[in-house]
Amino acid sequence: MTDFNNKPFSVRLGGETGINPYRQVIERRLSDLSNYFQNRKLVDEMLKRGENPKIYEVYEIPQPSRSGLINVSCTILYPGKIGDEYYFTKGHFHVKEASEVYIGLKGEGMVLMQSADGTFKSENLKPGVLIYIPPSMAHRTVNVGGEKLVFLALFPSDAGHDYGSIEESGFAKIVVEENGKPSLKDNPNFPKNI
Ligand code: S6P
Ligand code: ZN
Repeated sequence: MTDFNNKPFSVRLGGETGINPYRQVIERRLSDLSNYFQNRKLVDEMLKRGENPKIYEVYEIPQPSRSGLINVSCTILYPGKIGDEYYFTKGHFHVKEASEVYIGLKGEGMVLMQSADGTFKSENLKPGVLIYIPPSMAHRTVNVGGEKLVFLALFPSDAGHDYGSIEESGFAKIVVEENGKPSLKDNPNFPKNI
């Protein structure tokens, strides 16, 4: 078995898990994101019917949480929509002043970034593209294509993850399908006083 614990290692990119080998996996289903999508009524109906689709998986190689170490992870975000809103990751701020890099491996996505004062920016993510996420910006990835979106994330192991404010208020923009294409719209539920 590979010793990932701050020792030299190599992994292969690609395949079903994006990185191979990996150390642990996290799975997120609709029930884990029930507060996040715009159409809560539809989410409730789906869950009541027993429909609980997988939204994403994260394959991780975490390091001990201390300065100077880098976590490697690969997210596989499934294609799909809740109503007209594309599947996305929860999104979070890092607790520490820690930047992050995303590298697209497969599929087509958008990375939404937003600072605490509401400054918003989005970048397109696809194979061959690297996105730099500055330390103080929350980040969420949206799958706007018809296949799995697969991307690598590299970030300091002591970054810490704060999900609270995004779970409560969301991002200033949402990504919905309009005339068969992804479109960035103002989030009607985003607080105006931020
Ligand atoms: C970690 C990095 C990614 C996300 C993953 C899932 O800093 O940004 O590995 O954890 O894309 O998103 P979330 O918002 O559920 O953690
Ligand atoms: Zn992050």
